[in-house]
Amino acid sequence: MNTNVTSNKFVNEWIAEMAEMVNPANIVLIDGSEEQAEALRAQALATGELFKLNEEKLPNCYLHRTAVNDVARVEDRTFICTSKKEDAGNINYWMDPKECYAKLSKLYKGSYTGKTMYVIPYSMSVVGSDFAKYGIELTDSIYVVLNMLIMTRVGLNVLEALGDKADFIKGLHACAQVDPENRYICHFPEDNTIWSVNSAYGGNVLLGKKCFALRIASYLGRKEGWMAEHMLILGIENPQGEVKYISAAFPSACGKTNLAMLIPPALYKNQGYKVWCVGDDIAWLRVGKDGRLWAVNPENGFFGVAPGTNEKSNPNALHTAMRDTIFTNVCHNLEDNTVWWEGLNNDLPKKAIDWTGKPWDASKFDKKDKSTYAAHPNSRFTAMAANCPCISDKFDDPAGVPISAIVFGGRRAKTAPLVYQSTGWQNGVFVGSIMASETTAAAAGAVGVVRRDPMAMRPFVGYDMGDYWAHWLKMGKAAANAPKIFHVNWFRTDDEGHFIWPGFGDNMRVLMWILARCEDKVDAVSTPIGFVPKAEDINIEGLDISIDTLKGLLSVDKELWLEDCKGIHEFYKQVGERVPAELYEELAALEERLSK
Ligand code: OXD
Ligand code: MN
Repeated sequence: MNTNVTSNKFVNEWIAEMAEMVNPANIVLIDGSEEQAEALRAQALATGELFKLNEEKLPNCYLHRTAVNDVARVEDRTFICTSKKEDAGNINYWMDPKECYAKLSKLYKGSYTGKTMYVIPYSMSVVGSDFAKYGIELTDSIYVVLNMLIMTRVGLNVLEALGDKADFIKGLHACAQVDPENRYICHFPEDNTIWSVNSAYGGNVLLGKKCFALRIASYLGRKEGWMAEHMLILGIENPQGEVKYISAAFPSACGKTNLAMLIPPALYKNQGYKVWCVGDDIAWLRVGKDGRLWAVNPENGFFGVAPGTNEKSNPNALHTAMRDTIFTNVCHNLEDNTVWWEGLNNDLPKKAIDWTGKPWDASKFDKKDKSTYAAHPNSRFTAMAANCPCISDKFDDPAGVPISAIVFGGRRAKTAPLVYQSTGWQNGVFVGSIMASETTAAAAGAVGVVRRDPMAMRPFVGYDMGDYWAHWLKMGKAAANAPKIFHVNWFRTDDEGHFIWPGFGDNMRVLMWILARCEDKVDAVSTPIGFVPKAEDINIEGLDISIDTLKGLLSVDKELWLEDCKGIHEFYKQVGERVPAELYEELAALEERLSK
Protein backbone atom coordinates (compact mmCIF):
# COMPACT_ATOMS: atom_id res chain seq x y z
CA MET A 1 0.00 0.00 0.00
CA ASN A 2 1.30 3.46 -0.83
CA THR A 3 1.68 5.38 2.42
CA ASN A 4 3.44 8.29 0.70
CA VAL A 5 0.26 10.32 0.48
CA THR A 6 1.97 13.67 1.11
CA SER A 7 5.34 15.15 0.16
CA ASN A 8 6.35 15.54 3.83
CA LYS A 9 8.59 12.71 4.97
CA PHE A 10 7.60 13.04 8.65
CA VAL A 11 3.93 12.79 7.79
CA ASN A 12 4.49 9.84 5.48
CA GLU A 13 6.62 7.95 7.98
CA TRP A 14 4.07 8.44 10.69
CA ILE A 15 1.20 7.33 8.42
CA ALA A 16 3.20 4.23 7.47
CA GLU A 17 3.79 3.40 11.13
CA MET A 18 0.13 3.86 12.05
CA ALA A 19 -1.05 1.95 8.96
CA GLU A 20 1.16 -0.93 9.90
CA MET A 21 -0.69 -1.09 13.22
CA VAL A 22 -4.31 -0.50 12.17
CA ASN A 23 -4.09 -2.30 8.80
CA PRO A 24 -6.40 -0.27 6.52
CA ALA A 25 -7.58 -1.57 3.16
CA ASN A 26 -6.57 1.72 1.56
CA ILE A 27 -5.57 5.28 2.41
CA VAL A 28 -7.31 8.43 1.20
CA LEU A 29 -5.99 11.96 1.62
CA ILE A 30 -8.72 14.49 2.36
CA ASP A 31 -8.09 17.49 0.12
CA GLY A 32 -10.83 19.82 1.33
CA SER A 33 -12.66 19.81 -2.01
CA GLU A 34 -16.44 19.84 -2.26
CA GLU A 35 -16.34 16.98 -4.82
CA GLN A 36 -14.58 14.68 -2.39
CA ALA A 37 -16.87 15.69 0.49
CA GLU A 38 -19.92 15.01 -1.68
CA ALA A 39 -18.62 11.55 -2.65
CA LEU A 40 -18.07 10.74 1.03
CA ARG A 41 -21.57 11.91 1.92
CA ALA A 42 -22.97 9.64 -0.79
CA GLN A 43 -21.02 6.74 0.66
CA ALA A 44 -22.24 7.47 4.19
CA LEU A 45 -25.83 7.67 2.95
CA ALA A 46 -25.49 4.30 1.28
CA THR A 47 -24.28 2.65 4.49
CA GLY A 48 -26.82 4.40 6.73
CA GLU A 49 -24.11 6.29 8.62
CA LEU A 50 -25.93 9.46 7.59
CA PHE A 51 -29.52 10.28 6.66
CA LYS A 52 -30.23 13.02 4.16
CA LEU A 53 -32.74 15.56 5.48
CA ASN A 54 -35.34 17.60 3.59
CA GLU A 55 -33.32 19.45 0.96
CA GLU A 56 -35.84 22.27 0.70
CA LYS A 57 -36.17 22.97 4.41
CA LEU A 58 -32.65 21.95 5.47
CA PRO A 59 -30.37 22.17 2.43
CA ASN A 60 -27.25 20.00 2.60
CA CYS A 61 -28.16 18.79 6.11
CA TYR A 62 -27.68 15.29 7.47
CA LEU A 63 -28.60 13.28 10.53
CA HIS A 64 -26.31 10.86 12.33
CA ARG A 65 -26.85 8.65 15.38
CA THR A 66 -24.06 7.45 17.62
CA ALA A 67 -24.09 4.24 19.62
CA VAL A 68 -26.29 4.69 22.69
CA ASN A 69 -23.29 4.18 24.96
CA ASP A 70 -21.28 6.88 23.18
CA VAL A 71 -23.01 10.21 23.58
CA ALA A 72 -20.68 12.50 25.52
CA ARG A 73 -17.10 13.21 26.46
CA VAL A 74 -15.76 10.70 28.95
CA GLU A 75 -13.55 12.47 31.46
CA ASP A 76 -12.60 9.38 33.41
CA ARG A 77 -11.26 7.82 30.21
CA THR A 78 -9.39 10.94 29.13
CA PHE A 79 -5.70 10.84 29.99
CA ILE A 80 -2.74 13.19 29.95
CA CYS A 81 0.32 11.05 29.37
CA THR A 82 3.39 12.99 30.47
CA SER A 83 6.56 11.16 31.38
CA LYS A 84 6.31 12.51 34.94
CA LYS A 85 2.96 12.08 36.66
CA GLU A 86 3.34 15.36 38.51
CA ASP A 87 3.41 17.25 35.18
CA ALA A 88 -0.12 16.09 34.43
CA GLY A 89 -1.13 17.10 37.95
CA ASN A 90 -3.73 15.80 40.39
CA ILE A 91 -6.81 16.96 38.52
CA ASN A 92 -6.06 15.08 35.30
CA TYR A 93 -6.16 11.33 34.83
CA TRP A 94 -2.62 10.23 34.03
CA MET A 95 -1.05 7.24 32.38
CA ASP A 96 2.60 6.54 31.75
CA PRO A 97 3.17 7.23 28.03
CA LYS A 98 4.98 3.95 27.36
CA GLU A 99 2.31 1.94 29.11
CA CYS A 100 -0.44 3.86 27.34
CA TYR A 101 1.07 3.43 23.88
CA ALA A 102 1.45 -0.30 24.55
CA LYS A 103 -2.07 -0.69 25.90
CA LEU A 104 -3.74 1.27 23.10
CA SER A 105 -1.62 -0.32 20.36
CA LYS A 106 -3.34 -3.59 21.21
CA LEU A 107 -6.75 -1.96 20.82
CA TYR A 108 -5.76 -0.31 17.53
CA LYS A 109 -4.19 -3.46 16.12
CA GLY A 110 -6.00 -4.37 12.91
CA SER A 111 -8.90 -2.08 13.77
CA TYR A 112 -9.07 -0.60 10.24
CA THR A 113 -9.12 -4.02 8.54
CA GLY A 114 -11.31 -3.80 5.44
CA LYS A 115 -11.76 -0.06 6.05
CA THR A 116 -10.29 3.13 4.63
CA MET A 117 -7.82 5.27 6.50
CA TYR A 118 -8.73 8.93 5.93
CA VAL A 119 -5.87 11.38 6.32
CA ILE A 120 -7.18 14.81 7.31
CA PRO A 121 -4.69 17.71 7.16
CA TYR A 122 -6.21 20.57 9.14
CA SER A 123 -5.34 23.92 10.62
CA MET A 124 -6.52 25.44 13.86
CA SER A 125 -6.78 29.19 13.04
CA VAL A 126 -6.24 30.82 9.66
CA VAL A 127 -3.62 28.90 7.65
CA GLY A 128 -0.32 30.78 7.63
CA SER A 129 -1.27 33.15 10.49
CA ASP A 130 0.84 33.67 13.63
CA PHE A 131 -1.78 31.77 15.60
CA ALA A 132 -2.01 28.78 13.23
CA LYS A 133 -1.13 25.28 14.38
CA TYR A 134 -1.45 22.27 12.11
CA GLY A 135 -2.69 18.80 12.75
CA ILE A 136 -3.27 15.61 10.85
CA GLU A 137 -6.02 13.28 11.96
CA LEU A 138 -6.17 9.69 10.80
CA THR A 139 -9.63 8.21 11.12
CA ASP A 140 -11.73 5.31 9.87
CA SER A 141 -14.95 7.31 10.11
CA ILE A 142 -16.56 9.33 7.32
CA TYR A 143 -18.64 11.06 9.99
CA VAL A 144 -15.42 12.34 11.55
CA VAL A 145 -14.10 13.52 8.17
CA LEU A 146 -17.30 15.42 7.40
CA ASN A 147 -17.40 17.00 10.86
CA MET A 148 -13.75 17.99 10.67
CA LEU A 149 -14.45 19.64 7.30
CA ILE A 150 -16.91 21.90 9.10
CA MET A 151 -15.09 22.40 12.40
CA THR A 152 -11.56 23.06 11.13
CA ARG A 153 -9.80 24.41 8.07
CA VAL A 154 -9.02 21.30 6.04
CA GLY A 155 -7.13 21.17 2.78
CA LEU A 156 -3.95 20.74 0.81
CA ASN A 157 -2.93 24.31 1.68
CA VAL A 158 -2.31 23.02 5.23
CA LEU A 159 0.29 20.59 3.89
CA GLU A 160 1.81 23.39 1.83
CA ALA A 161 2.04 25.60 4.91
CA LEU A 162 3.57 22.74 6.90
CA GLY A 163 6.18 22.25 4.17
CA ASP A 164 8.85 19.74 5.14
CA LYS A 165 8.60 20.38 8.89
CA ALA A 166 7.68 17.86 11.58
CA ASP A 167 5.69 20.50 13.45
CA PHE A 168 2.20 19.01 13.42
CA ILE A 169 -0.10 17.29 15.91
CA LYS A 170 -0.45 13.59 15.18
CA GLY A 171 -3.98 12.40 15.83
CA LEU A 172 -5.04 8.80 15.49
CA HIS A 173 -8.68 7.84 15.81
CA ALA A 174 -10.28 4.43 15.49
CA CYS A 175 -13.92 3.60 16.10
CA ALA A 176 -12.85 0.00 16.81
CA GLN A 177 -15.76 -1.74 18.57
CA VAL A 178 -17.07 1.50 20.16
CA ASP A 179 -16.54 -0.41 23.39
CA PRO A 180 -17.01 1.83 26.44
CA GLU A 181 -14.87 -0.50 28.56
CA ASN A 182 -11.93 0.05 26.24
CA ARG A 183 -12.57 3.68 25.33
CA TYR A 184 -9.51 5.91 25.68
CA ILE A 185 -8.86 9.52 24.78
CA CYS A 186 -5.15 9.97 25.37
CA HIS A 187 -2.89 12.95 25.00
CA PHE A 188 0.88 12.83 24.76
CA PRO A 189 1.78 16.52 24.94
CA GLU A 190 5.53 15.76 24.94
CA ASP A 191 5.09 13.97 21.59
CA ASN A 192 2.44 16.22 20.00
CA THR A 193 0.24 13.16 19.80
CA ILE A 194 -3.42 12.30 20.44
CA TRP A 195 -4.81 8.76 20.41
CA SER A 196 -8.55 8.18 20.58
CA VAL A 197 -10.08 4.73 20.37
CA ASN A 198 -13.47 3.06 20.81
CA SER A 199 -15.59 6.19 20.50
CA ALA A 200 -17.33 7.93 17.63
CA TYR A 201 -18.82 10.84 19.62
CA GLY A 202 -17.72 14.33 18.51
CA GLY A 203 -15.98 15.60 21.64
CA ASN A 204 -13.87 12.42 21.77
CA VAL A 205 -13.07 12.07 18.10
CA LEU A 206 -12.98 15.49 16.43
CA LEU A 207 -9.42 15.74 17.56
CA GLY A 208 -8.96 19.37 16.52
CA LYS A 209 -11.39 20.52 19.18
CA LYS A 210 -10.96 19.68 22.86
CA CYS A 211 -7.98 17.35 22.39
CA PHE A 212 -5.83 19.67 20.29
CA ALA A 213 -7.22 23.20 20.60
CA LEU A 214 -7.47 22.95 24.40
CA ARG A 215 -5.45 20.12 25.96
CA ILE A 216 -2.43 20.01 23.66
CA ALA A 217 -2.65 23.73 22.87
CA SER A 218 -2.73 24.74 26.55
CA TYR A 219 0.49 22.76 27.00
CA LEU A 220 2.04 24.42 23.95
CA GLY A 221 0.78 27.82 25.07
CA ARG A 222 2.56 27.52 28.38
CA LYS A 223 5.78 26.50 26.63
CA GLU A 224 5.53 29.23 24.01
CA GLY A 225 3.96 32.09 25.99
CA TRP A 226 0.32 32.18 24.86
CA MET A 227 -3.02 30.85 26.10
CA ALA A 228 -5.59 28.30 24.91
CA GLU A 229 -8.88 28.83 26.72
CA HIS A 230 -12.41 27.42 26.85
CA MET A 231 -13.87 30.79 25.90
CA LEU A 232 -16.35 32.36 23.53
CA ILE A 233 -15.44 35.65 21.88
CA LEU A 234 -17.99 38.31 21.02
CA GLY A 235 -17.90 41.88 19.81
CA ILE A 236 -20.30 44.65 20.84
CA GLU A 237 -20.60 47.41 18.25
CA ASN A 238 -21.85 50.77 19.48
CA PRO A 239 -23.95 53.14 17.36
CA GLN A 240 -20.74 54.93 16.30
CA GLY A 241 -19.46 51.69 14.75
CA GLU A 242 -16.76 50.99 17.36
CA VAL A 243 -16.48 47.35 18.40
CA LYS A 244 -15.22 46.14 21.78
CA TYR A 245 -14.46 42.46 22.32
CA ILE A 246 -15.16 40.26 25.31
CA SER A 247 -14.06 36.68 25.88
CA ALA A 248 -15.93 34.53 28.34
CA ALA A 249 -15.37 31.14 29.95
CA PHE A 250 -18.28 29.04 31.17
CA PRO A 251 -18.41 25.35 31.94
CA SER A 252 -19.91 23.12 29.23
CA ALA A 253 -23.58 23.66 28.38
CA CYS A 254 -23.97 26.85 30.45
CA GLY A 255 -25.15 28.84 27.43
CA LYS A 256 -21.82 29.83 25.86
CA THR A 257 -23.16 29.45 22.34
CA ASN A 258 -26.23 31.52 23.27
CA LEU A 259 -24.15 34.32 24.75
CA ALA A 260 -21.74 34.26 21.79
CA MET A 261 -24.65 34.86 19.39
CA LEU A 262 -26.69 37.13 21.61
CA ILE A 263 -29.48 39.26 20.14
CA PRO A 264 -29.48 42.73 21.74
CA PRO A 265 -32.70 43.62 23.56
CA ALA A 266 -34.83 46.32 21.90
CA LEU A 267 -33.42 48.91 24.27
CA TYR A 268 -29.97 48.57 22.66
CA LYS A 269 -31.02 47.41 19.19
CA ASN A 270 -33.08 50.57 18.70
CA GLN A 271 -30.07 52.71 19.52
CA GLY A 272 -28.01 50.89 16.86
CA TYR A 273 -26.00 48.44 18.98
CA LYS A 274 -24.98 45.16 17.34
CA VAL A 275 -23.40 41.98 18.65
CA TRP A 276 -20.97 39.93 16.56
CA CYS A 277 -19.83 36.38 17.20
CA VAL A 278 -16.16 35.54 16.76
CA GLY A 279 -16.31 32.17 18.50
CA ASP A 280 -18.51 30.09 20.78
CA ASP A 281 -16.17 27.64 22.51
CA ILE A 282 -12.42 28.12 22.22
CA ALA A 283 -10.12 31.14 22.19
CA TRP A 284 -6.38 31.30 21.63
CA LEU A 285 -4.85 34.46 23.06
CA ARG A 286 -1.52 36.16 22.51
CA VAL A 287 -0.02 39.41 23.78
CA GLY A 288 0.04 41.98 20.98
CA LYS A 289 2.66 44.67 20.43
CA ASP A 290 0.25 47.08 22.11
CA GLY A 291 0.30 45.03 25.34
CA ARG A 292 -3.29 43.93 24.86
CA LEU A 293 -4.41 40.33 24.63
CA TRP A 294 -5.48 39.44 21.09
CA ALA A 295 -7.73 36.46 20.53
CA VAL A 296 -8.76 34.20 17.70
CA ASN A 297 -11.28 31.42 17.53
CA PRO A 298 -9.15 28.58 16.15
CA GLU A 299 -12.21 26.64 14.96
CA ASN A 300 -14.18 26.99 11.76
CA GLY A 301 -17.61 25.87 12.92
CA PHE A 302 -19.88 25.28 15.90
CA PHE A 303 -20.48 21.97 17.64
CA GLY A 304 -23.50 23.24 19.53
CA VAL A 305 -25.93 21.59 21.92
CA ALA A 306 -29.30 21.29 20.14
CA PRO A 307 -31.85 20.92 23.00
CA GLY A 308 -33.03 24.29 24.20
CA THR A 309 -31.96 26.03 20.98
CA ASN A 310 -34.96 27.86 19.58
CA GLU A 311 -36.14 31.09 17.98
CA LYS A 312 -36.06 32.83 21.34
CA SER A 313 -32.99 31.37 23.03
CA ASN A 314 -30.69 31.54 20.02
CA PRO A 315 -32.18 32.41 16.62
CA ASN A 316 -28.69 32.92 15.18
CA ALA A 317 -27.62 29.38 16.05
CA LEU A 318 -30.88 28.03 14.70
CA HIS A 319 -30.43 29.83 11.40
CA THR A 320 -26.78 28.77 11.22
CA ALA A 321 -27.89 25.16 11.55
CA MET A 322 -30.52 25.41 8.79
CA ARG A 323 -28.03 24.51 6.07
CA ASP A 324 -24.79 22.54 5.57
CA THR A 325 -25.20 20.98 9.01
CA ILE A 326 -24.71 17.54 10.52
CA PHE A 327 -27.14 16.80 13.34
CA THR A 328 -26.15 14.13 15.85
CA ASN A 329 -28.56 12.28 18.15
CA VAL A 330 -31.50 14.63 17.62
CA CYS A 331 -35.01 13.39 16.85
CA HIS A 332 -35.81 12.58 13.21
CA ASN A 333 -39.16 14.13 12.36
CA LEU A 334 -40.61 11.82 9.72
CA GLU A 335 -43.55 14.10 8.97
CA ASP A 336 -41.34 16.28 6.78
CA ASN A 337 -37.93 14.62 7.07
CA THR A 338 -36.55 17.33 9.35
CA VAL A 339 -35.23 17.33 12.90
CA TRP A 340 -36.66 18.14 16.30
CA TRP A 341 -35.43 18.37 19.85
CA GLU A 342 -36.81 19.26 23.26
CA GLY A 343 -37.09 23.01 23.50
CA LEU A 344 -37.19 23.64 19.74
CA ASN A 345 -40.92 24.39 19.74
CA ASN A 346 -44.18 22.98 21.05
CA ASP A 347 -44.99 21.10 17.84
CA LEU A 348 -44.13 17.62 19.02
CA PRO A 349 -43.72 15.49 15.90
CA LYS A 350 -46.46 12.91 15.51
CA LYS A 351 -44.34 10.54 13.47
CA ALA A 352 -40.73 10.45 14.55
CA ILE A 353 -37.66 8.38 15.37
CA ASP A 354 -35.92 9.11 18.66
CA TRP A 355 -32.17 9.54 19.05
CA THR A 356 -31.70 5.83 19.70
CA GLY A 357 -33.35 4.96 16.37
CA LYS A 358 -36.68 3.78 17.80
CA PRO A 359 -40.15 5.12 16.91
CA TRP A 360 -41.00 7.97 19.26
CA ASP A 361 -44.40 8.26 20.93
CA ALA A 362 -45.12 11.93 21.57
CA SER A 363 -48.13 11.06 23.73
CA LYS A 364 -45.77 9.55 26.31
CA PHE A 365 -43.52 12.61 26.42
CA ASP A 366 -43.02 13.82 29.98
CA LYS A 367 -40.85 16.86 30.50
CA LYS A 368 -39.74 15.56 33.87
CA ASP A 369 -38.66 12.17 32.58
CA LYS A 370 -35.59 12.27 30.35
CA SER A 371 -36.16 8.68 29.26
CA THR A 372 -39.17 9.89 27.26
CA TYR A 373 -37.17 12.51 25.35
CA ALA A 374 -36.89 12.33 21.59
CA ALA A 375 -33.44 13.91 21.37
CA HIS A 376 -30.49 13.12 23.61
CA PRO A 377 -29.86 16.02 26.07
CA ASN A 378 -26.35 16.32 24.59
CA SER A 379 -27.45 16.03 20.96
CA ARG A 380 -25.57 18.37 18.68
CA PHE A 381 -25.44 20.35 15.48
CA THR A 382 -22.17 20.76 13.59
CA ALA A 383 -22.60 23.95 11.60
CA MET A 384 -20.37 26.30 9.65
CA ALA A 385 -19.34 29.58 11.26
CA ALA A 386 -19.63 31.22 7.85
CA ASN A 387 -23.39 30.49 7.89
CA CYS A 388 -23.96 32.36 11.16
CA PRO A 389 -25.99 35.53 10.58
CA CYS A 390 -24.00 37.44 13.22
CA ILE A 391 -20.53 36.15 12.41
CA SER A 392 -17.94 38.85 12.95
CA ASP A 393 -16.08 40.29 9.98
CA LYS A 394 -12.96 39.63 12.06
CA PHE A 395 -13.67 35.88 12.21
CA ASP A 396 -11.06 35.22 9.53
CA ASP A 397 -8.71 38.03 10.55
CA PRO A 398 -5.30 36.42 11.10
CA ALA A 399 -4.49 39.04 13.76
CA GLY A 400 -7.56 38.23 15.85
CA VAL A 401 -9.38 40.80 17.99
CA PRO A 402 -8.22 42.81 21.03
CA ILE A 403 -9.92 41.72 24.24
CA SER A 404 -11.24 44.40 26.63
CA ALA A 405 -12.75 42.09 29.23
CA ILE A 406 -12.48 38.46 30.29
CA VAL A 407 -15.64 37.12 31.87
CA PHE A 408 -15.82 34.00 34.00
CA GLY A 409 -19.13 32.42 34.84
CA GLY A 410 -20.80 29.44 36.35
CA ARG A 411 -24.11 28.09 37.52
CA ARG A 412 -24.48 29.02 41.17
CA ALA A 413 -27.94 29.00 42.63
CA LYS A 414 -27.09 31.27 45.56
CA THR A 415 -23.48 32.35 46.12
CA ALA A 416 -22.21 34.41 43.19
CA PRO A 417 -23.94 37.71 42.39
CA LEU A 418 -25.17 38.55 38.88
CA VAL A 419 -21.83 40.21 38.16
CA TYR A 420 -18.71 41.38 39.95
CA GLN A 421 -15.35 42.73 38.88
CA SER A 422 -12.03 41.52 40.21
CA THR A 423 -9.70 44.10 41.68
CA GLY A 424 -6.89 43.38 39.22
CA TRP A 425 -5.27 40.63 37.16
CA GLN A 426 -3.99 38.57 40.09
CA ASN A 427 -7.33 38.78 41.88
CA GLY A 428 -9.02 37.98 38.55
CA VAL A 429 -6.94 34.82 38.19
CA PHE A 430 -8.06 33.90 41.70
CA VAL A 431 -11.69 34.47 40.65
CA GLY A 432 -11.16 32.16 37.67
CA SER A 433 -9.47 29.54 39.83
CA ILE A 434 -12.44 29.27 42.20
CA MET A 435 -15.11 28.99 39.50
CA ALA A 436 -17.71 26.41 40.32
CA SER A 437 -20.75 25.09 38.57
CA GLU A 438 -23.38 22.43 38.51
CA THR A 439 -22.53 19.59 36.13
CA THR A 440 -24.49 19.22 32.88
CA ALA A 441 -25.19 16.58 30.27
CA ALA A 442 -22.19 17.55 28.08
CA ALA A 443 -19.98 15.11 29.96
CA ALA A 444 -20.94 11.64 31.10
CA GLY A 445 -21.67 11.25 34.82
CA ALA A 446 -24.01 12.72 37.40
CA VAL A 447 -25.94 15.85 36.42
CA GLY A 448 -26.62 18.69 38.88
CA VAL A 449 -23.66 18.21 41.24
CA VAL A 450 -21.62 21.32 42.08
CA ARG A 451 -17.99 21.01 41.14
CA ARG A 452 -15.01 23.34 40.88
CA ASP A 453 -14.25 24.11 37.27
CA PRO A 454 -11.45 26.68 37.17
CA MET A 455 -11.59 28.90 34.09
CA ALA A 456 -14.04 26.22 32.75
CA MET A 457 -10.85 24.30 31.95
CA ARG A 458 -10.99 21.47 34.48
CA PRO A 459 -11.38 18.77 31.79
CA PHE A 460 -9.18 20.58 29.29
CA VAL A 461 -5.87 21.67 30.84
CA GLY A 462 -3.11 19.54 29.34
CA TYR A 463 -0.84 19.83 32.40
CA ASP A 464 -0.86 20.54 36.13
CA MET A 465 -3.63 22.92 37.23
CA GLY A 466 -1.32 24.82 39.62
CA ASP A 467 1.15 25.40 36.80
CA TYR A 468 -1.74 26.54 34.64
CA TRP A 469 -2.68 29.22 37.19
CA ALA A 470 0.97 30.25 37.39
CA HIS A 471 0.92 30.64 33.60
CA TRP A 472 -2.14 32.88 33.88
CA LEU A 473 -0.34 35.05 36.44
CA LYS A 474 2.67 35.28 34.13
CA MET A 475 0.53 36.26 31.13
CA GLY A 476 -0.91 39.15 33.14
CA LYS A 477 2.59 40.45 33.74
CA ALA A 478 3.46 40.05 30.05
CA ALA A 479 0.40 42.04 28.94
CA ALA A 480 0.85 45.68 29.93
CA ASN A 481 -2.75 46.41 28.88
CA ALA A 482 -4.31 43.20 30.07
CA PRO A 483 -8.12 42.90 29.96
CA LYS A 484 -10.17 43.51 33.11
CA ILE A 485 -11.55 40.32 34.65
CA PHE A 486 -15.18 39.84 35.71
CA HIS A 487 -17.44 37.06 36.98
CA VAL A 488 -21.10 36.60 36.07
CA ASN A 489 -23.83 34.25 37.24
CA TRP A 490 -27.03 34.17 35.20
CA PHE A 491 -28.38 31.30 37.28
CA ARG A 492 -29.32 32.64 40.71
CA THR A 493 -32.62 31.15 41.81
CA ASP A 494 -35.42 32.22 44.13
CA ASP A 495 -36.72 30.12 47.00
CA GLU A 496 -38.83 28.06 44.60
CA GLY A 497 -35.79 27.32 42.44
CA HIS A 498 -36.80 29.61 39.55
CA PHE A 499 -34.14 31.64 37.76
CA ILE A 500 -34.45 35.30 38.75
CA TRP A 501 -32.48 36.89 35.91
CA PRO A 502 -34.10 36.56 32.44
CA GLY A 503 -30.80 35.67 30.75
CA PHE A 504 -30.37 35.21 26.99
CA GLY A 505 -30.36 38.57 25.13
CA ASP A 506 -30.85 40.46 28.37
CA ASN A 507 -27.39 39.37 29.47
CA MET A 508 -26.24 42.23 27.27
CA ARG A 509 -27.35 44.61 30.03
CA VAL A 510 -24.63 43.12 32.20
CA LEU A 511 -22.06 43.13 29.39
CA MET A 512 -22.75 46.85 28.91
CA TRP A 513 -21.87 47.49 32.56
CA ILE A 514 -18.71 45.44 32.08
CA LEU A 515 -17.67 47.53 29.07
CA ALA A 516 -18.51 50.74 30.91
CA ARG A 517 -16.18 49.60 33.71
CA CYS A 518 -13.44 48.85 31.17
CA GLU A 519 -13.76 52.40 29.92
CA ASP A 520 -13.91 53.92 33.41
CA LYS A 521 -17.37 55.27 32.66
CA VAL A 522 -19.15 54.00 35.74
CA ASP A 523 -18.53 53.66 39.49
CA ALA A 524 -19.03 50.50 41.48
CA VAL A 525 -19.53 49.32 45.03
CA SER A 526 -16.57 47.73 46.75
CA THR A 527 -17.46 44.45 48.47
CA PRO A 528 -15.31 41.72 50.05
CA ILE A 529 -15.35 39.74 46.77
CA GLY A 530 -14.71 42.65 44.39
CA PHE A 531 -16.61 45.47 42.68
CA VAL A 532 -20.35 45.03 42.27
CA PRO A 533 -22.56 47.40 40.23
CA LYS A 534 -24.76 50.00 41.86
CA ALA A 535 -28.21 48.62 41.08
CA GLU A 536 -29.14 51.73 39.10
CA ASP A 537 -26.21 51.15 36.73
CA ILE A 538 -27.64 47.95 35.26
CA ASN A 539 -30.29 49.02 32.79
CA ILE A 540 -33.52 47.14 33.52
CA GLU A 541 -35.77 49.24 31.26
CA GLY A 542 -38.40 46.98 29.71
CA LEU A 543 -37.72 44.10 32.10
CA ASP A 544 -40.15 42.62 34.55
CA ILE A 545 -37.63 43.04 37.36
CA SER A 546 -37.76 45.57 40.17
CA ILE A 547 -34.76 47.48 41.44
CA ASP A 548 -35.10 45.56 44.71
CA THR A 549 -34.93 42.23 42.91
CA LEU A 550 -31.84 43.50 41.11
CA LYS A 551 -30.33 44.53 44.44
CA GLY A 552 -30.95 40.97 45.62
CA LEU A 553 -29.22 39.59 42.55
CA LEU A 554 -26.22 41.77 43.29
CA SER A 555 -26.03 40.99 46.99
CA VAL A 556 -23.07 39.23 48.55
CA ASP A 557 -23.89 36.89 51.44
CA LYS A 558 -20.76 36.80 53.60
CA GLU A 559 -21.78 33.62 55.44
CA LEU A 560 -22.31 31.72 52.19
CA TRP A 561 -18.99 32.98 50.88
CA LEU A 562 -17.13 31.99 54.04
CA GLU A 563 -18.64 28.54 53.66
CA ASP A 564 -17.53 28.52 50.02
CA CYS A 565 -13.97 29.39 51.10
CA LYS A 566 -13.82 26.04 52.88
CA GLY A 567 -14.54 24.34 49.57
CA ILE A 568 -11.84 26.46 47.91
CA HIS A 569 -9.27 25.35 50.50
CA GLU A 570 -10.21 21.76 49.86
CA PHE A 571 -9.96 22.21 46.13
CA TYR A 572 -6.58 23.96 46.31
CA LYS A 573 -5.34 21.11 48.50
CA GLN A 574 -6.53 18.67 45.87
CA VAL A 575 -4.76 20.61 43.10
CA GLY A 576 -1.64 20.22 45.20
CA GLU A 577 1.75 21.74 45.73
CA ARG A 578 1.94 23.81 42.62
CA VAL A 579 -0.89 26.21 43.52
CA PRO A 580 0.84 29.61 43.26
CA ALA A 581 1.43 31.39 46.59
CA GLU A 582 -0.28 34.47 45.13
CA LEU A 583 -3.58 32.57 44.99
CA TYR A 584 -3.31 31.46 48.63
CA GLU A 585 -2.66 35.12 49.48
CA GLU A 586 -5.80 36.10 47.58
CA LEU A 587 -7.79 33.45 49.43
CA ALA A 588 -6.51 34.58 52.83
CA ALA A 589 -7.26 38.21 51.99
CA LEU A 590 -10.78 37.29 50.87
CA GLU A 591 -11.46 35.41 54.10
CA GLU A 592 -10.21 38.34 56.09
CA ARG A 593 -12.46 40.79 54.27
CA LEU A 594 -15.44 38.45 54.67
CA SER A 595 -14.81 38.04 58.40
CA LYS A 596 -14.74 41.75 59.13
C1 OXD B 1 -18.35 21.19 24.33
C2 OXD B 1 -18.12 20.96 25.75
O1 OXD B 1 -18.73 20.26 23.62
O2 OXD B 1 -17.60 21.87 26.41
O3 OXD B 1 -18.11 22.33 23.89
O4 OXD B 1 -18.44 19.89 26.24
MN1 MN C 1 -17.01 23.55 25.27
